[in-house]
Amino acid sequence: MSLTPTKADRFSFGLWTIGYNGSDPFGGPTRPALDVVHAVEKLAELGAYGLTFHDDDLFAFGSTDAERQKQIDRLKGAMDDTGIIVPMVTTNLFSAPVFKDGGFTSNDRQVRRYALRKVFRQLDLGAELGAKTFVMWGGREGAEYDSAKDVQAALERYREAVNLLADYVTDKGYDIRFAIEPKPNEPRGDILLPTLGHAIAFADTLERPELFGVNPEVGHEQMAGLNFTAGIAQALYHGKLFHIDLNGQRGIKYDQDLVFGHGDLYNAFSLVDLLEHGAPQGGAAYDGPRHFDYKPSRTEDENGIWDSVSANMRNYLLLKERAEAFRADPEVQEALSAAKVDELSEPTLNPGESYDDFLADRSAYEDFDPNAYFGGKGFGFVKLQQLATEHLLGARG
Ligand code: ASC
Ligand code: MN
Ligand code: MN
Ligand code: MN
Repeated sequence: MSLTPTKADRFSFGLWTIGYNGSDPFGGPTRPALDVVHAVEKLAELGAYGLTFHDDDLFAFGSTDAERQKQIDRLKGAMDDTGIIVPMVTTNLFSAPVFKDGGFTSNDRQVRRYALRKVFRQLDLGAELGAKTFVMWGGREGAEYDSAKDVQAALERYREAVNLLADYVTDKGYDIRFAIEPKPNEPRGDILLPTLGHAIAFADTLERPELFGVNPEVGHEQMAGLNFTAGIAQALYHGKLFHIDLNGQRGIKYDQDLVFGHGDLYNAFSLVDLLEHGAPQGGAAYDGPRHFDYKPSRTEDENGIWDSVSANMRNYLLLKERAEAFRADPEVQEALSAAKVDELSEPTLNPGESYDDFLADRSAYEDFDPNAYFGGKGFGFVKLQQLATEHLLGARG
């Protein structure tokens, strides 16, 4: 297996990721601005296939129509020259001061109307550039204080907004689906739709639920102490994994946005295994871009940006190779089967068995001795995890 990324791997990067200038709440920029044409050329050279962006990443908030168009034309020229595509776009409804209490769910109605218009404009641009996914990260859609936000009203306004967007893309004939990106907190004290479970439940209540899925980010679920791989499995199970943001996070703390693989490495391993191989028993698999949403640390210079771009892709490919070796190892297959991992895919009832039949089956209850059943024998999950560890560390195959 090759560890050199190619366009066939479908790696994409946000312009705001490589363009991150190092600003944080405690200090200003440590790097100069990155030009979009240079960014596209470098991404192509390093083996990525796609660039994604918020409107404000490409043309600064408040740009004139002419300034905006100039940047769009420069991006299109770079795309033509390199073959880089734009698989996803998104709108910045969080940086400008006007969005200090949110966009779709600001308590202020005029702000909500403005936010929607900003999104319509970016939808038109996304369609023009061939984007298939429109991500909605509602970073400011939340509150610090319970009394300051009527959460049910906010959800109703969120719903009103996204139903309208879905009508718009349908009427325009745009081939675009929406992916809601959950995050539990930061920059707000609490953010609406904080986990992928909240977002999936919400998506199913919309007027065109088929147009709405999720864009989970590794670190955002892990900030809530959740297992990202398990969440991705559930999103796949519901047919809602429209897009994914790969990065690294170490534990429940601020949003670290580390390079993919530089956080919880076990979870990154099981994630790549799931994304590449689907569920072992043939569950749904993911078929979209491998999108990195991380921040090159502010300690780095421009070379550090490109090193981190390569590190994201290389870590993904290394984990893919490790996952393939893990799956192909006969001892692993034996351990999986001893652990009955495959038995979970067998329906619990027999084919055609009614509950009357089931109640009549004495072997299920009356003649079953739960105390004697296992005879003290365990499942061997630890042995299986050690085999995974050995593959992850390169100690096997
Ligand atoms: C996004 C997205 C995020 C945020 C963040 C902005 O579109 O996926 O996680 O914006 O990266 O800093
Ligand atoms: Mn993040
Ligand atoms: Mn993200
Ligand atoms: Mn992010």
